[in-house]
Amino acid sequence: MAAPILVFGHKNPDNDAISAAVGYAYLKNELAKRAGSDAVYEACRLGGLPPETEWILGENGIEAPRLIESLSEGQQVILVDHNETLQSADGLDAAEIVEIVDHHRLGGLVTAQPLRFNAKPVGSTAAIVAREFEIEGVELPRGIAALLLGAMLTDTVIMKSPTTTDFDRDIIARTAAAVGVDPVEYGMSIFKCRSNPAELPVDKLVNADAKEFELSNGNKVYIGQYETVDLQAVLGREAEIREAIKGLVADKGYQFVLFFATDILAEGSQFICEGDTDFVNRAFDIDCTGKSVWMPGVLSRKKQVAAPILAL
Ligand SMILES: [Mn+2]
Repeated sequence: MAAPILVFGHKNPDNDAISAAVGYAYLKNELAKRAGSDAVYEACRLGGLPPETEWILGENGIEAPRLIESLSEGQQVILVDHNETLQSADGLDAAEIVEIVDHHRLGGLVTAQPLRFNAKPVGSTAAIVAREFEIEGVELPRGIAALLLGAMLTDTVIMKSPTTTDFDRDIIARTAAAVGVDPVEYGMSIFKCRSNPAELPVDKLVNADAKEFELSNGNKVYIGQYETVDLQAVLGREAEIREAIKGLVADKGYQFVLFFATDILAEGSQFICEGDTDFVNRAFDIDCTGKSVWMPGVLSRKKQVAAPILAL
């Protein structure tokens, strides 16, 4: 049997990174069977399972994807939900990227071989994957449908994020109907099953959904987001969070670390920043030096937080 082609999302995986990998590996295996090919696709992950992903996988009897840390030379891979080396598996440079399925900006990746690149400026990678099932005419099993629906709802903050498009709303409606749930109720139940932010170890809170980016000056920054239905429980730990992100600035040499807690009910985010806070102050015309700042309407890292920072 051929060596499996590995399908995985970004480091510090969120629900979309894992669900899109599981869904896309399933689709590719079905398409290979249909074509009489002996290609095998295996979903993997580059980090721990988010609590909501663990819950949805368990509810639907789907095995968690295998944890991998690095790639061997020549390994064939499909990247989902990312396209930046900094956010991908170690050893990617010597691997062969056969496909990318993503909804992020382009981050400078160079490949040796031609590849299929399925990118859309939509709310989640899971939505692109669910649409591929329709395009290919492959039946979506209920469990995979529930998994993809969950990721469409977490990535779009239950369709409130400005990244949400008509493409997302349409596919969410069709997928929710197939699963037999109301999308908004299902989304709320997923956000509520996340661990209590008052009890989470501070490094988990800060790193749960964090990404490295490189500024045009070559310096690296780290931007972490924590979406919650209990903002006060997060803000009660501001001093601890500040110490943790100060530590990251010192240990990893980041120009700054920006952590923001997103209140999905109030629809805004509280910024907590350490390091070169002036840079962040300029990007958003705020003063977050030594104090946290409420940013009404800010729900999306890629569109409302990373984009203005990377544009400076
Ligand atoms: Mn995503």
